[in-house]
Amino acid sequence: MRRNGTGTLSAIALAAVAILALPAAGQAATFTSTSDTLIQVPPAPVLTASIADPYPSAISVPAAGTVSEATVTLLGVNHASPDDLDVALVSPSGAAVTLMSDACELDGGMSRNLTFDDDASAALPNSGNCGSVDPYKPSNYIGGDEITVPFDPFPAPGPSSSNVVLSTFEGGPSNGAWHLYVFDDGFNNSGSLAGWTLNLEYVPAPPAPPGPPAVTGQRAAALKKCAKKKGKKKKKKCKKRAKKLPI
Ligand SMILES: [Ca+2]
Ligand SMILES: [Ca+2]
Ligand SMILES: [Ca+2]
Ligand SMILES: [Ca+2]
Repeated sequence: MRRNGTGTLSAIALAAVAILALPAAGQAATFTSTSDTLIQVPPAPVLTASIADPYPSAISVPAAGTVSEATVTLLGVNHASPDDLDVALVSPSGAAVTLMSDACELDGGMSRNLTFDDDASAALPNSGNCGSVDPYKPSNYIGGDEITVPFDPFPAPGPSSSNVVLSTFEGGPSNGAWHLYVFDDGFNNSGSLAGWTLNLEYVPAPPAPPGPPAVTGQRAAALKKCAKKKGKKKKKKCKKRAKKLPI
């Protein structure tokens, strides 16, 4: 099952799913899923980005509801030049958040997990090493490939715009495919991610209201027979019994 470096949506099948709480209606629940598919990041040629394989990596969330909090952990981030990495998460509704971009410039050869949480005390550094104060706020810096805005043009089908706070996902749907896009826009150097974990707090969707009872025809058939009865008393008694039958 591990180390399937090919395809895109094939990663869905590799997601290990754990719904951690079964809440009463209206209360928040937690959904956690890990894709352990290796994401390989090849070195970029001069002035050209190289997309990861797979691109995107996907986690399929079956838990239907409204997201109230999202955190993400990138597993085994390993890169000779982490400043080259641009990583974005896209929700089932298409909302996009850049998790890290042009960060940790001097942490070449790093190999570690990185957790992103809006409630973290600090972002990853622009230059220097990543540091050890995990988790981090989503972190997007202006790199050599950008001129005025810290948003990197993710190669298609990556997001065409992006925010840098995970609260972007709040109020959106939890269920469906969540996609992680990774690419490298710095010449040379390569790396990989061992996988990623998506942690969602969500308010479950209310159960569908019950539909009308199924029509069996039993009551109508019995009333028809009652109409043929002779005598007012017999008819009345028959109808009384018939009205107790299913519609
Ligand atoms: Ca940087
Ligand atoms: Ca970049
Ligand atoms: Ca950037
Ligand atoms: Ca590179």
